[in-house]
Amino acid sequence: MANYVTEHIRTVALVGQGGAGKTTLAEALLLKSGMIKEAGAVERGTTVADFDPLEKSWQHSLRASVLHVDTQDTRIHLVDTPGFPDFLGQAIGALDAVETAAVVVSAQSGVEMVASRMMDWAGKRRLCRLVIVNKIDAENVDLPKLLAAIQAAFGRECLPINLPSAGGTKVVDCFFNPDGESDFSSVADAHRALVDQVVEVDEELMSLYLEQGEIEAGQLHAPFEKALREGHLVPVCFVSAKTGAGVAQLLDVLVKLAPNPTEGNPPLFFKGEGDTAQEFRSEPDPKKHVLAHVFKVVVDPFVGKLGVFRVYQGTVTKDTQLFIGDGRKPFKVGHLFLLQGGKSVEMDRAVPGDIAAVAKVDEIDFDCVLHDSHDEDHIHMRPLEFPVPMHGVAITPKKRGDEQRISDVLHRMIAEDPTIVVEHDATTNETVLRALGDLHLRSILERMSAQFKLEIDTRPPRIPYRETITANAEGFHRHKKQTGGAGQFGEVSLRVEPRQRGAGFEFVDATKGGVIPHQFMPAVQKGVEQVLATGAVAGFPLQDVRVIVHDGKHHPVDSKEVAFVSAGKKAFLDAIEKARPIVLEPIVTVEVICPEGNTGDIAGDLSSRRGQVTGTTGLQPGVIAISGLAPLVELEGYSARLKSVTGGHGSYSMQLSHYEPAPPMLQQQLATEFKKSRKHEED
Ligand SMILES: Nc1nc2c(ncn2[C@@H]2O[C@H](COP(=O)(O)OP(=O)(O)O)[C@@H](O)[C@H]2O)c(=O)[nH]1
Ligand SMILES: [Mg+2]
Repeated sequence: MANYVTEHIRTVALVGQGGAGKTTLAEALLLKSGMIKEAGAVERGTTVADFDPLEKSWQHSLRASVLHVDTQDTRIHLVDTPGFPDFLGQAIGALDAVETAAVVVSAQSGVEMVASRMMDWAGKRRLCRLVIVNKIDAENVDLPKLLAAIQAAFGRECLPINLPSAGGTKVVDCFFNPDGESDFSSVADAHRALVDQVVEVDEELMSLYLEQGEIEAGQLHAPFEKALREGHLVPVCFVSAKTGAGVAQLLDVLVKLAPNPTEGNPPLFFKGEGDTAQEFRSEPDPKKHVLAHVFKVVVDPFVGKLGVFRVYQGTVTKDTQLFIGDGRKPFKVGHLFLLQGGKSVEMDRAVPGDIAAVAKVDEIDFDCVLHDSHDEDHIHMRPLEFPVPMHGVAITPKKRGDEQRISDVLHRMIAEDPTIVVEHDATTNETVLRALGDLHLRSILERMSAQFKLEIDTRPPRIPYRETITANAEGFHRHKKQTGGAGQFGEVSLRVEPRQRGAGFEFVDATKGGVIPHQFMPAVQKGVEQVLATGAVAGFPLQDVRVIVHDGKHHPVDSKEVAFVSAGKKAFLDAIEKARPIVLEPIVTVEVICPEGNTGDIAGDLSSRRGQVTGTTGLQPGVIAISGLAPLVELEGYSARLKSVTGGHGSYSMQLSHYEPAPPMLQQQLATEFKKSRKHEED
């Protein structure tokens, strides 16, 4: 297989709303460049990118899919991503592997929520951005109006780099081409607008342009790259993935104008831990040490774990020994794979810019860094920020004895998808699965039944309240038992202090002179931690507390581990009771997409439920995105409410924002329920 040097590599993520045509476009790019002989279709489940059985049956991408196109002496690594808000985790991961984010917008549906989100994310990551208007063949599309909407939503720096002509059956270039005919604006005007924008990043070129009134295309390349890199220009391309119009021109844009891995803004790496970590930049030099980042993990029941990574520095071959993050033991690559959807071929080497995969390495985790320098420690990237999932179901196996298998399978799924969380509710002894939305949850459950043959019962879970304390307090307990022969003795004095929200739990041993022998301190801590899981006032996990054990007593014969576990636990409970404990409730960010006319109803509903609107964004004429904050408990049954308010034209997503003290009424109600349930248990 041919090897490509870094300058001849491009990396592109196809992002945007589900249904915009990303997967079909990937297929068209593969076809046009001769990588495949015939184009598959999403409807028939025959595309290269949607190869997973669940994707075929749902006819939608559910995971990021890695592909490559070899054309004009260039290798383009493409990452096709899912476009439903529920599956955004996969798309966000993909953005970390590429120089260019291509935001695909359907000419039929216009600018939608995921496209705006991705534009933002890509901007924050300082990626070069490209807007691709797809479906120009479709009926009743108004492209000039759409371009105006794109500029209104994403900024005036969005300028066509080619234009549809002959009724959307062809596309003409307006970057190299200073004139010609198109369906809407004149090619000359579009060309001029582009040049005007590009020269703004280069003063010398600007004065030359003002003098001569024209700049040669060759002279525009460097400033063009700069404008892209600085977000000063976002080229807009027109295509029809279905008819193939504009696909050759898009390939040209990617090869001739999209940045190669030496021209982009690579993400920063860090060395060292915590606040003292030093940032450094990778260099796209194939001769330096290897630095690569795993942006996707696939756990296949047959092939095992596949780690898909992007190389930033150095060269990986099958003989390379790679360390995983802080791991001390390197592994040998063995087989290095180039992916084409569900298929893979071996490649001899991966250089900066390449996207490749290794199989069967269990220690590889999502977001880890691979490197080959023995003397370097704690190399990492700033962790990707994923939305915290809040849509939950409590699950139990239909067949007894399946608990362990369920836990194994969920473990694998978490390895693949950072936006799945599995919690154990210690009070109800329930396993709770949380995902970003209904579709996301359903896809997980369906995968469990179809792929892993697990039958599961589901139920709405409890609201994940938390407990904390609001004052300092002292706690004491003496555990003493004398039963026949040997006794049990342990005594603990401790202090509790509230910590900042989100700071978590801290245990401090401040005893002196061995009043509690060293070997029993873990038992005290164990006792304290037993309370953390089940809480003290309402049966919810306790958080943001510091426990300082400062005194105690022991007995040379009767002191035992059990005695200190019990003393630790009861001393802690004693302290909490005096430390003004409260219940915290989860507050979520909701984002509602609905017809503009419903704005008042949605806002009114939110504010009547202790919520508030924090902002609105117009997406396209008549459609609005409303963001707001509300307590999770108030959003139970929200999908039905939204449906009735919007006549079925609204959708929403939510994620955790923060925890806040619950209102007094709710506090009381939860505490009463907890007391009752405890009483039941004791009866
Ligand atoms: N008319 C038309 N339909 C298209 C075009 N591209 C994709 N589609 C259709 O749009 C739907 C969604 O396409 P898909 O590639 O799955 O979109 P994705 O969710 O962005 O990956 C499918 O039914 C495609 O056949 C196009 O250029 N023109
Ligand atoms: Mg798709």
